[in-house]
Parts: sequence; structure tokens; C-alpha cells
Amino acid sequence: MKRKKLEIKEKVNNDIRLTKEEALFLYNSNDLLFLGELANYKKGQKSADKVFFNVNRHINLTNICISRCKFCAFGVDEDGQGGPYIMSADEAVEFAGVAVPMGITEFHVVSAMHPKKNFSYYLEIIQKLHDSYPDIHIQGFTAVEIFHFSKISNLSIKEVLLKLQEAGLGSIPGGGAEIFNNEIRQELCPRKANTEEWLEVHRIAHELGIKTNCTMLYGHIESIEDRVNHMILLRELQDETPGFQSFIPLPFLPANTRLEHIKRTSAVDDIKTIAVSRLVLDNIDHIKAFWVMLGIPTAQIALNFGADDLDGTIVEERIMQAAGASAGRGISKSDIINLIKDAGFTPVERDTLYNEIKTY
Ligand code: V47
Repeated sequence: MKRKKLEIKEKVNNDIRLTKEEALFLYNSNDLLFLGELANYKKGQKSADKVFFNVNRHINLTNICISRCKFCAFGVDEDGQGGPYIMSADEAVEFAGVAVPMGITEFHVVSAMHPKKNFSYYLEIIQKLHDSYPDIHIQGFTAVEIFHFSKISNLSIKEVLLKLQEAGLGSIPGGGAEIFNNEIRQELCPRKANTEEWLEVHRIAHELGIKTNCTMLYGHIESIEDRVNHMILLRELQDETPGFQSFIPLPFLPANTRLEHIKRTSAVDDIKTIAVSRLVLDNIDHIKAFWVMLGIPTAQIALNFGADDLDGTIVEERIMQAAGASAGRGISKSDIINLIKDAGFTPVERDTLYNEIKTY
């Protein structure tokens, strides 16, 4: 046990890639301080004492969804309960515009798989947002949505991406990855892109020079080995076609979902997942502690366990709020800055592509 730890420490200190077995060993170890020491060392190599955040507005275009994943509390049927809604392009622009005076630099646009809307609806929204606010970066549409657009439009994934890019899309968020085990996907989310399809969308985006993020939904019915396999598939794709900017582990929030019987992950599990991901994903620059999902106290502690980004001062996010995230309504910029300073780091406001805007 002690020898194994020393071997791993030696590898981390010498920038030698960890194997799947070593990642599993770290996950199964209860020595949080050891994990923290290694992950914090790696974080320091990547971003010194900086912790990034951005100021963004999440725009969830509709909650009407044909996918109806078991872990999701947000999607509803078109004529069902739960307040189905859909924004028109003009409504989306108006909704976005309210946040512009708050100094946002990014619109984070995510939708659902609507049964009737065709690709032109999504394109028009990106175009109108871009025309109305040309200086605000649009990060939008998960790989699952892009795969869906390709199916409903009979265009290839590359063509869909090129059209979105031409309309003003700047980058792609990391959602929809869930867990890369097709048996589990079949059980939880059978109607959407599978592992290979999700990875293929990001591969093509990277080849086109479009930056993307990646996520992992954990704490439902997956095993620790599934989590490590997931990270390794991301690492392999990043080796092949670099383009992932950040990895965001998302703990499953069970409230109001069809998996409500599952217990919320513990803070220890959340912190371990951040630390192991920092160590395994040696070729991805940033690890986000997404405070909306982790909760603010755990997100703050995660900064000493390898995370170097708190995401945004998100103005209204509905997907996590539906699943009971307590922090879903946004916090102020000064709150984020103080959280980072209190954890002993230097807050740096960034834009979507990690250009530094201001150090506090
Ligand atoms: O893909 C859905 C997850 C994701 C639940 O790229 C849930 O910077 C927990 O991907 N409990 C969407 N998670 C959000 C997302 C994201 C968020 C912040 C930043 C970025 C980025 C991406 O949320 C979905 C799914 O994996 N999700 N329901 C739930 N009940």
C-alpha cells in the first residue's frame, strides 16, 4: 500500500501518465490528504495559484424533450405536467439581453430534444443572439443535441457544426456525456447519442478548431471502474484531437427524477472525483468544480484538491434547479471572488476560451 503510493507520487512528480489501475487505486484509497497533495501539485503546474471564473447566462431554450433520461428532472412532455415551455428566437434574445448589463461575457445555450422543432429554429436563435450581441461568446448545444440536429436535418455532423459556427456559435459545452458505458446509457438514456457518437461529435468539433468541454455524470448506477474508463476515453480523444478545455464532473442530484431512491453522493466522493480527474486527465488544462451542482462549500474545498475553475456567476440555470440544486439561481461576482480568496487562491475572471480578463 505504502509502496504503491510512493510509486504513484513519483510518477506524478515526474509527469508520467497514470494507468487505469493506478487511478482505481487512488479512487479506492481513503487517504484524502495524499490525493489532495498530488492533485494540488498538478493543479499548480497547470494554473499556478489561479482559480478561474466567468460571468455567463445560461439559456435553456425549452424543457420539452423526447429523450426523457431517467436522471433528468428538467424534461417534460409537450402536453404534460411540469410547465412545458419553449422560447421563440425573439424571446431568447430578450431573455439573454436582460443579463447583458451585468457584464456577462458568455451565453451558455442548452436545449432539450424537442419533438417538432427543426434545425432552422436552433440556427436562427444562434444567429439572432450573435447579431444582437456580437461581443458575447456563444457556447451552445451539447454533443447530444448536435447529434440530434444531424439526424433531423439529414446533414452530417460536420455540416451541422459548420452552419452553427457560421451563425455565431463559438464553442461547445460538455454536457450529454453522462457515463461512457453503453449498457448504462441504454438503461438511463436510450434515446440519445451513445458513447461513440458523443465522442465523434467532439472529435469533429476539435478537427474544425472548435473548443469544447467535457463532463461526467456520476453517483447513479455506474461503478468506479466506469468512471475511470470514462476519464481514460476522454484522455485518449484529447491525445488524438486536442480541443477539450475543461472537464466538469457532475454529481447526480436525485430529487424529482425517476432515480429518486438513489442517495446523493457524499462530499468525500465528490472531492475524490475532482482529485482523481485532475491526476488522470493530464492533457486537459482545467477541472471545473461546478458549484451549482457540488454546492458552494464542497466546490470551495475542491479548489485545494485539483480544481482550478468555479465556472460562472450563472444567471438562472434550470436543469440543476429542477433536480434540487440549492445553488441554482446564481451568485454574485463578489461572492465568487471571496470564495476563491478564502480558499487561498487568486481569482481570475476569464472569457469562455480562458483568455484572462481581470485578476482580483
Ligand atoms: O448533460 C442532468 C447533467 C448536464 C442531472 O460545459 C444532471 O462548461 C446531475 O453539462 N443531476 C448539463 N446532473 C449541464 C452541463 C454543464 C454544466 C456546466 C458547465 C458546463 C460546461 C456543462 O447536466 C447534462 C447531465 O449530465 N444533469 N440532470 C441531475 N439530476
